[in-house]
Amino acid sequence: MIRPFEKPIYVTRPFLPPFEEFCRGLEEIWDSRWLTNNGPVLQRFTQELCGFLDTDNICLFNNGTLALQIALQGMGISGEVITTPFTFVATTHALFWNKIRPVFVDIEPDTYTIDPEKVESAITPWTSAILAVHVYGNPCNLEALADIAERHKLRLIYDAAHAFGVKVDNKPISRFGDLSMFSFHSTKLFHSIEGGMLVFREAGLKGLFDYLKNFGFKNEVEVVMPGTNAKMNEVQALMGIQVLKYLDETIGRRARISELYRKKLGEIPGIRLALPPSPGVQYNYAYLPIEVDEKEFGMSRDGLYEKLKEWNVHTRRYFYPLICDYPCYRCIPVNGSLAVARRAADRILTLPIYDGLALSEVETICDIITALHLGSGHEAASFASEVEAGKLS
Ligand code: T4K
Repeated sequence: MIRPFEKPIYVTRPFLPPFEEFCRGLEEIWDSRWLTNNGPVLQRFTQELCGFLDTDNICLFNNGTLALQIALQGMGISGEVITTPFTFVATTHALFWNKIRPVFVDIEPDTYTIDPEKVESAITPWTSAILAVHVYGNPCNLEALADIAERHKLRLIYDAAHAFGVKVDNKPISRFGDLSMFSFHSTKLFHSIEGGMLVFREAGLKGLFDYLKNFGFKNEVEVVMPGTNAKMNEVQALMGIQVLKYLDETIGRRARISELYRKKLGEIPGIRLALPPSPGVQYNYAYLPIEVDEKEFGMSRDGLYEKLKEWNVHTRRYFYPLICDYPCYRCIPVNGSLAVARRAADRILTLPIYDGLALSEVETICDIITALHLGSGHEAASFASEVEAGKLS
C-alpha cells in the first residue's frame, strides 16, 4: 500500500555543500573581515565562473531580478520589448522598472519558449529588443531569434534564470544572444543563496554594469550615474564557489531522477513530460514539468496539484497564471492569441526534482499519480481526514 510521505516533499530543495567545508570558507571571511563590496571571495567566484563559461564578460549581482533590470538599463533598452507571458513575473517586472512596454506574444508548444514567428509579427518602429526565456532550461529557438534580431536590428536578451549548466552543441547557452541573465536563487540547481549573473557579448558593458550595481561610484568622490545597490556579498560568493564544485554530480543525479520520471510517467495516459529530448542540447534538469490532459488522465492539473498535497507532495504550477493576467499587467494589450501559453499555464505542473530526492521517493510519487489516475486515491482521502482531525501535522 502506498502511504503519504511523513515529511513534506517540496518541488525543490537547495543543494548544500558539506557543512564543515562551508565553515572552513567562513573562517577565511571571518579572518579577513571583508563581507561585501567586491571582496576577495567574490573575485575568486567571478574568476571561476569566467573559466567555467569561457568568457571574461560576466558581472555578478545579489539576485537575478536586479541583474536583469540593470542589464536593460545599461544596454539602453527603451520603447517596446517583445517577450513571453509564460515565465516568472520578474522577467516582466524588470521591463516595468525600466519604463519599457512589454509586448506579450505566444510560445511554442514543445519547448514553451517564445515563438519566433509571433515575435516577427509583433515588431513595430518602437521595438528595441526581444526578451526571451529559456523556460525550465529548455533553450529557445536560438537560430530563428538571432536571425530576426539581426534583420530588424534588435537586441536579443535571454532570461536564462533556469539555464545554468545548459549547453547547446557543446557551447554554454550564454554564448547565444547579446546578453543572458542567470539566477542563482536557492531554488535553482546552481545557487549562491541569492544571486544573479549577466554574461554578455560586448566587453564594454562590464564597466557600466559595475557602476550601476554600486551606486554609480567611480571612486570615493565621483558618481558617474545614478546606480543602485545590487552587489553580491562574500557569503553568497562562498556558497556559489562551493556549489559549483558539485555541479556535474548534481546534474547527473537530476538526470537519473528525470529519466525515472520519464519511464514511470510515460506509462500513464494523459501525462506528458514537458522536457523534450533535443539533439545537441545538454540539459541541466532544473525542473520537471508535466502536462496534464484532464480528459485522458481523469483529473485536471489543479485537481492533481491539490490531491498530491494530501499525500504531502508539494508541486508548483510554474507558470500560472500568465503574467498578462496579473492585475498589474492586465491593462497591457496582448499581441494576437496566446492560445499555446494559456494551454501550458492551465496544464503544466512542476514535480519535485532536486539533489537529495531519492529514486524510491520518485517511484512513490509516480505510484501516487498512477493511483490517482486509476481513481484509487482512498488512502489520500483518509490521510486528509486524519490531518483535518489533527492526528497528523
Ligand atoms: N526570471 C525567471 C524566469 C525566474 O524563474 C526567476 C526566479 C527570475 C527571473 C528572478 O530571479 P531571482 O531574482 O529570484 O534570482 C521561486 C524563486 O524565488 C525564484 O527565484 C524563481 N525564479 C521562481 C521560479 O521560484 P517561489 O515563490 O516559487 O519560491 P518558494 O519560496 O515558494 O520556494 C519553492 C520551494 O522551494 C518551497 O516550497 C520549498 C523550497 N525551498 C525554498 C527556499 C527559498 C527550500 O527548501 N529552501 C529554501 O531556502 O519562487
